[in-house]
Amino acid sequence: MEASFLKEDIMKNAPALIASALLLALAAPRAGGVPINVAHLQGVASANSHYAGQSAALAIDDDDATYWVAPDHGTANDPNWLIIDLGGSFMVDAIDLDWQRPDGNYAGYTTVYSLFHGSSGSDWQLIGDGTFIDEDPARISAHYAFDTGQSMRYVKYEVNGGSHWSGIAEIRVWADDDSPPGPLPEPSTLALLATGLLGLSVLVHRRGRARR
Ligand SMILES: [Ca+2]
Repeated sequence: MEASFLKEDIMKNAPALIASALLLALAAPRAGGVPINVAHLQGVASANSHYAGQSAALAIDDDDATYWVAPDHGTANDPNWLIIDLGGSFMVDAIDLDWQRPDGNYAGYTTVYSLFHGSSGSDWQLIGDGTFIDEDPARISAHYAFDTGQSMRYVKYEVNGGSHWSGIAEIRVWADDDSPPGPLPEPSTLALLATGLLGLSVLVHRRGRARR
């Protein structure tokens, strides 16, 4: 008896419930334009070499206190490299490199680097290059921005010179959170959801009228 009453009540209010769900789905905040770190959230990092316990993954763990470190400084002819595969193409707004946190132990230690992006893993395009210098606050990080966005799947950080070993604390790759294959549904998915809910709403409404 009670279950039957509940069923009738649900059927009676189904159109309103579905309409509310539809409005909620359409009004859900699309955090488009909000940058997310796709290197950390989606990426897989690999490198040509590393010290034990200082693997490539530590360059994308969103922790400035952990490092990828390779055991030599690299040269132009034999660079050390770290490649991040984002798992798909993203429209990237900016990349931040955080090289070292000054600790007073290696003041003046340098690293010469180049930063690339690519879509296939072999079509590298230079983003920029420079030299990091330990204990120099202006030379321990770098910011590269793409005014209109830059499509990429791969990022390569290459060390081709310096005074000591190669490494980096963190590489952050910033993309809009609706940049494919981001975690939120695409507009086409939302449109399909809205179409489906509308169709269901009409069907339930018709069934409700037929029962009267
Ligand atoms: Ca780290």
